[in-house]
Amino acid sequence: MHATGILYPRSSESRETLSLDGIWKFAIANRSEQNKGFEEKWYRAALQHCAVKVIDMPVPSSYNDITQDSNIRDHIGWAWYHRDFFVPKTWKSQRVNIRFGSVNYFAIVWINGVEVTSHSGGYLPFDVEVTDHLKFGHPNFITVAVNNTLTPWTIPQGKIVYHNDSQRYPAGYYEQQYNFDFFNYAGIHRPVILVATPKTYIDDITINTTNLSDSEGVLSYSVELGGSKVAAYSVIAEVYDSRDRLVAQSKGLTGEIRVNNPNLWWPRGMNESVGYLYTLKIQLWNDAKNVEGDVYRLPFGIRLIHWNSTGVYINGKSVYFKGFGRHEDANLRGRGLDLVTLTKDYNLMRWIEANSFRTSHYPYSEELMDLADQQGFLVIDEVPAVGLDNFDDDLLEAHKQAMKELIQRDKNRPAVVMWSIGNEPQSQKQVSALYFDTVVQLVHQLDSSRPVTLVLNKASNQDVASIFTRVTNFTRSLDLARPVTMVLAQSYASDLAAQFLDVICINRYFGWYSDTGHSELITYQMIKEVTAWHDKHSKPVLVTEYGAGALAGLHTDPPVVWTEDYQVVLMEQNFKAFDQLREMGFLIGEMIWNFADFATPQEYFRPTGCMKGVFTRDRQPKFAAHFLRRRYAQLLY
Ligand code: GCB
Repeated sequence: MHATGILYPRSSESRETLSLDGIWKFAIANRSEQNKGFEEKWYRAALQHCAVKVIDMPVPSSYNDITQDSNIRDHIGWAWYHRDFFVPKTWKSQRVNIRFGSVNYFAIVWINGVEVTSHSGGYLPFDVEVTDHLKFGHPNFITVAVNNTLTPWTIPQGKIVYHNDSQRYPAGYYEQQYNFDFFNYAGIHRPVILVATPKTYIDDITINTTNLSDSEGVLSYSVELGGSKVAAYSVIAEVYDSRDRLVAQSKGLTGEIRVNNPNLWWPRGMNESVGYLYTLKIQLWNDAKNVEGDVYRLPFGIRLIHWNSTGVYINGKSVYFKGFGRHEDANLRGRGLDLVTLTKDYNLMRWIEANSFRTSHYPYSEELMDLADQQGFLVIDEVPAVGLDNFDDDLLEAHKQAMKELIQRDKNRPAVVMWSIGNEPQSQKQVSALYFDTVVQLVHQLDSSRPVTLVLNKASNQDVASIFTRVTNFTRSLDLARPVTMVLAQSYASDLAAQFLDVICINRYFGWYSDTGHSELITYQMIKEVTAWHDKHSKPVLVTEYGAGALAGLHTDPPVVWTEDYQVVLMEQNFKAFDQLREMGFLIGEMIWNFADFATPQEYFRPTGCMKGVFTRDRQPKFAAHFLRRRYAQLLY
């Protein structure tokens, strides 16, 4: 676990990076022999020399869809990776770190047979110094053991079920169950990079806009150093504009920087200038020796966020989020970093004139986040706390740790305008109130400059009674002769978490999961729903999910569920609600579920995946994409 900084690896005059991405050797540990790799010490030598079947595996990638073997696709437990690499002789006087962009879920890392670190949590980076374990000017090897098991104490939660009824299962089998619908892809998902820095090094940088006037942007910055000779160095902070002209500077570990006539960072569509980035160059200087030390360049934007009971504002202007819930999900590589899909997705989001997305339901790659900063997309940045349903101290600790790591990683990003502490928890449970109060307090304490949200699917209190009354009256109006009853579903129980949030995000599938096929009810129900949340809590409301599954190419008229036609009708009815709600003044955005179809576990009601994408999994438009484009093009802030 890293103590403080987790700066993205960037080369500079003092820093070198070496990518370990490529084809690694790979093996899974059979379910019946989960500990074999540890007992036989597979980390002591090349995997190909151990008593296990070894195959080639690309890094970064999920391992699940690479082979023809369903045991690998559906594997639960330990998987092993290995590769050789060479460390240049010239690095001998440096400090060397190894950094993983993400490994899902739990990872143990050995260098040349010695354990150097471990990390829990699938979607965030971790690093460790390995200088003393490397052979400079010689071959080295690295082994990584990865375990994808989710338990009630991991973020997200899951449980392993052993089906052992001998009447039905002669051999028995294990199943990983979880409270979310995206496939639990596993493996080394993001780049693995060696970073060489001077022995006294820049460990962390924080930069914030604290004030804006017409002619000036006021920034506060702070720098953390690492290494044993920190006292010998002073810090120079310089700000460069996008044409690399020095525009402001300061000295010291912390300080204030004033930029005259700043180019503000604006999201798409709000200003002619979009996504303007400056560079903060931090330079260490050894005064006694009069030589320069470590140098790091951090891109950042100058912008201020504030919020109140009806809106969220960037640089004083209110924002309307028009965007998507998404996934990092692509054919073959699963959840592995895929620059092709990533770039295509931005092209599609610009084509459709979206301005925002939520990193549902986990932090996305830093490579992806960089483009959001550059292209001016607003990001709701979410931790992998999806579908939490029991709340104890161990889970709380894991959740807090994920929040800390996320904020540590993304705190300097102008695109990140809201933290999401989770998606669809069982927030009607009494214990969840204290739990979420604690998480929100932590986030506010770590970063007071951004609003905090949690994506809810329970009812607001007022709702329960009004929904029941409405539905009962409606049913009676159709048929007075028969009594009315209702099977109570948990989702109608009342939420207890919204009271702690700055912004309320809700997911609602009217006409899909409720009143399936009844698109005529959607507008009415959505207006009621959003209004009830705002009336109760006096906070801005954002609809983070609505949508319908559609199989590309399937059409009917009249429209029925699963057709492209019904997907569009459902959207149209939601749009009518959104338009009316916008006029009421507290709806701050709409994000359709989902940007693209994505893989799910095998389920009889999902044909290989969740089909709610407006694009197919291979990023071709459904009719819905054209329809959405027309709306997003018209929607102004
Ligand atoms: C939801 C979840 C999302 C699912 C979606 C669905 O409410 O937040 O992860 O994919 O519903 O399609 O069921």
